[in-house]
Amino acid sequence: MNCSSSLKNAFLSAKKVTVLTGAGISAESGVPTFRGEGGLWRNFRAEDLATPDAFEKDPKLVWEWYDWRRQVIKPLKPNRGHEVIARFEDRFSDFTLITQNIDGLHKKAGNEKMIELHGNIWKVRCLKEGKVEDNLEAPLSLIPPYCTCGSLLRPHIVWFGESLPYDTIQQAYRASEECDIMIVVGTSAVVQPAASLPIIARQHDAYVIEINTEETPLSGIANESLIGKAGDILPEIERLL
Ligand code: BV8
Repeated sequence: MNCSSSLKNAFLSAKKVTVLTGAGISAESGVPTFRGEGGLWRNFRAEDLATPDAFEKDPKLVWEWYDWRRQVIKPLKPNRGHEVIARFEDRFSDFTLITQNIDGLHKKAGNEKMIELHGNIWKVRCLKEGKVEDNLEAPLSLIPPYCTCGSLLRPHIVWFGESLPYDTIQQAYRASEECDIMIVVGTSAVVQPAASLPIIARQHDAYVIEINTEETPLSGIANESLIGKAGDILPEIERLL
C-alpha cells in the first residue's frame, strides 16, 4: 500500500476519528458478506428473510436462517483488521466505531463502545414487551424461540424497510459530522442510511479513507480509496501512527 503524505498528515492533526465498518471487515474471519461473490444475497432473497413482512409470514423460516448464521459465526474469531480497530479505541481519545455488522466480532476484538447500526445477532427482542435480551444459544433449542411472557421473540436486527432506532442513527450522524478522519472499511456503500455517513463526513470536511478489495460508489468521493484487504491495510495504517 502506498500511503500518501496527506493521509499521514491527516492522522497527525486528527482529534476525532470515526470508523465505519461493513461485512468486509469480517470476511477474513470467515463471516459471509452480503453482496458480491459468495455473498448471502446470491443464495437468499432479502425479501424472504430480512424484512418484517417475511417474519410475519413465516417466523420459523426466518429464525432457521438466523440460527444457521449464528452457528456459522459462533466459532469465528476477530482478525487483524478488527484488532487494529480495537487498539484505535485506546489510541485516539475521541474515537467512535460505527458498524453495520451484527456478528459481535468488534466486541470480541476488544472494542467496548460501538454504534451497532443494524442490531446484533446475539440479541433477541420480545414482540409484545419490546424487551431486549442476550441469547447466545446456537443452535437454538426451539425455533422459533418464545419469551417467558409467551410472546414470540425476534432477532434484535434492523430489517429492510424498518427505521433504525432514533438515538442510534442520531449518534452516528453526530460522529460523522464531527470527525476529522473517517475510515470506511469493507462496505459496498449501498445500504441506507449507513451509506450516507461518509458523505456527511466529507461535507463536514473530514478526511475520508476507504478500505475495500474493490471500488464502490464511495471511491470517487473519498479522499483516499485503498484497494486491498482490511487485514493487510489497517495494520499498515497503524504502523504509520
Ligand atoms: C430505512 C439485515 C427508512 C441484517 C440489513 C428503495 C426501495 C426500498 C427501500 C430503499 C430504497 N432505497 C433505499 C432504501 C432503504 C433500504 C436500503 O438502503 N436499501 C438498499 C439495498 C437499496 N434501507 C433500509 O430499509 C433501512 N431502513 O431506510 O428506514 C425507510 C423505511 C421504509 C422504507 C424506506 C426507508 C434498513 C437497512 C437495514 C439493513 N439490514 N440486513 C442481517 O440479517 O444481517 S442490510 C445488510 O447490508 C447488512 O446489515 C449489512 O451490514 C448491510 C450493508 O452491507 P455491507 O456491510 O456493505 O456488506 P456487502 O456484502 O454489501 O459489502 C461487503 C464489502 O466488503 C464489499 O464491497 C467487498 O468488496 C468488501 N470486502 C470483502 N472482503 C473484504 C472487503 N473489504 C476489505 N477487506 C476484505 N477482506
